[in-house]
Amino acid sequence: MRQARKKKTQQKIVYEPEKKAKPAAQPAHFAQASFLISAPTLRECPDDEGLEIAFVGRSNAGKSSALNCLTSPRLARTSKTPGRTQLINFFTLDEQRRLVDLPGYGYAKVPEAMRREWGKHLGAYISERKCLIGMVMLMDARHPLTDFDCQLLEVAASRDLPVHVLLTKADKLKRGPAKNQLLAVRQELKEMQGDFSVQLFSSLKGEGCGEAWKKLDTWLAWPPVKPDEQQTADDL
Ligand SMILES: Nc1nc2c(ncn2[C@@H]2O[C@H](COP(=O)(O)OP(=O)(O)O)[C@@H](O)[C@H]2O)c(=O)[nH]1
Ligand SMILES: [Mg+2]
Repeated sequence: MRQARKKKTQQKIVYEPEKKAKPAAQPAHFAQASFLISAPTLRECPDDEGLEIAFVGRSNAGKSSALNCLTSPRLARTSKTPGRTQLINFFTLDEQRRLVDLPGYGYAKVPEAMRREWGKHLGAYISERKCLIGMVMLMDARHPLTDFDCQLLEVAASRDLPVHVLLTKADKLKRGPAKNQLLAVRQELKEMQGDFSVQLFSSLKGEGCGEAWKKLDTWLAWPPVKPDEQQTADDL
């Protein structure tokens, strides 16, 4: 007798996509950014009044990309050739508040004399600018805390300037290693003297903007982004 083949009842597997936090909406005041001026030295900077937040980082760390991700319209030029931007670029958010793109450092192909010159302007800006209320320091998540990063952190600490570190290009690391790197850098910053914080960031994926806006808003004394709009490092 032919045995009737039992039809296997196939269990339907339903994949539930992981619930992701809604990307934070760009606060209106970051959507009104506009280019103000480029200054080759501290003397040519706008008047030292109002509030300024400076973006610093090793050349190619992703500073221009992060600025473009956080503000609109797109302001900063990104480059595949590092070491191009030698000027201090000022962008206004409103009459009183500015974001400042400082020259990238650490690019090996830049002649030594020129590097020293940049270092001088950078150091002068960070240590002398009175309206500077905070610094965003960008580090490639795979190569954080270079010697020069640490020197600048010391300069910031010496004048009680808070620094928020963005570990950029986090999309290039898997979730686990990215989180470990975040914890390791957080620990190292804790061991230094200063008001330092750190988060993961990816301009490519637009991740980490909510957390960064919240920090900038606190410094700029604007109402912070609502917590439910905030994307955290856990979303990466
Ligand atoms: N995968 C990835 N690449 C990035 C990210 N941010 C910047 N880059 C790339 O890194 C290079 C340098 O970026 P840029 O913003 O010009 O760096 P800057 O020299 O620090 O201003 C460019 O080729 C960018 O496309 C990111 O979040 N993820
Ligand atoms: Mg740049």
